[in-house]
Amino acid sequence: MKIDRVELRKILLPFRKPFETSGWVQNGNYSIIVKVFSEGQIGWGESPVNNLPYYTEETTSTVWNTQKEFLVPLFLENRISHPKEVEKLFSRIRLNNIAKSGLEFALWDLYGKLENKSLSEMLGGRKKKISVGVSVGVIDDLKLLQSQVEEHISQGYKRIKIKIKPGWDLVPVKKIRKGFGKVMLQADANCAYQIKDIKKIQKLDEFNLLMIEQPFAADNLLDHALLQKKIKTKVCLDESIVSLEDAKLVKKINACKIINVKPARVGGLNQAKKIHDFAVKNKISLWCGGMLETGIGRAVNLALASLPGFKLTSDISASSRYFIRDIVHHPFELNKDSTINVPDGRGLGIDVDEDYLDRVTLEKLEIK
Ligand code: OSB
Ligand code: MG
Repeated sequence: MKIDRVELRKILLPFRKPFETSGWVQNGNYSIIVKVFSEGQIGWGESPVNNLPYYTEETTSTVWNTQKEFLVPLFLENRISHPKEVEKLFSRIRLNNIAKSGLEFALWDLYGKLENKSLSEMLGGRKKKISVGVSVGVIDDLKLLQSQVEEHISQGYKRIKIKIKPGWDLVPVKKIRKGFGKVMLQADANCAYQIKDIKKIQKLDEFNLLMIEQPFAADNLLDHALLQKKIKTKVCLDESIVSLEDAKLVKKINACKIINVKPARVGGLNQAKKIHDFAVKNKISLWCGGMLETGIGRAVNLALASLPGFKLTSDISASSRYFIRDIVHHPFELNKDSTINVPDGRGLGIDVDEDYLDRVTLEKLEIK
């Protein structure tokens, strides 16, 4: 494939309601949307990034600059015959995983269209629909939290994840356990705890959580290993895993039993697939997380989650969970059995609503 030109867009796609975690509040999707042009065909990708560097170190501006100055020129100067080659092409540039991923996704979309194959098919996916749950932000009013969870359950979600932080953990978990006894429940701390909080975390054991996600800092693998020895609840890592090498290390030191894979966080689908294959061999459980993606990123996540190793319920909710209107036609909807269908069209299998995309675009740049 000879890439003729690349178009980058900064967007702001507003949320219905702000989304709050232990460390930040987000009121919309601030992704970079990528469009690549080649041989009369186009490919779409999304670098799902926030405007603030609180989840990862990347921001909308760093992604924009890294793509513009370093990654897009590599795309334009080199002939790429398969999207698997993108990882190697970008490998001299350290980290900047979210920036790399949006371009890689766009190339998978383009390649799938040229080859007449869906992304799921190209990756070796088997499932046609994915079990999904919903991530509920910190809502530090018990009644509001309860009504929000109730609403999601009535929409058909069978698994709830709540965000927790020191001072907002046992109380909300207990409340939801009492109110919705049978629901599959898990908690995500987004790095908010420290090893001194271990007694508090142990108390969560009695609530039969599916897992506790990322209690400690991203680089604090040793304390996660210590914690996993001292609690029954399974530890899941999110922020800590940005590459296959990280997955190997956490396996070696038993820092977790579960990995939340997000293709953008690990730099693209190729790396995500390697983590998948390693986890299957080494009996680490997997699920696909989310980063509040538009329909473009959601399509990527669904295709990845269709691989056989993704056995736990994923954080891929319907577009309407976050957005009043998505930037794709036929936004993703929830089936009655708490699943979402894997797109089966060519490439990502989505149809971008370019008129609406134009309306939510803050800045656009074409690079030839
Ligand atoms: O920690 O999983 C996380 C959203 C943005 C960044 C990090 C996280 C999240 C979520 C929501 O929990 C996932 C989603 O629904 O896309
Ligand atoms: Mg998380």
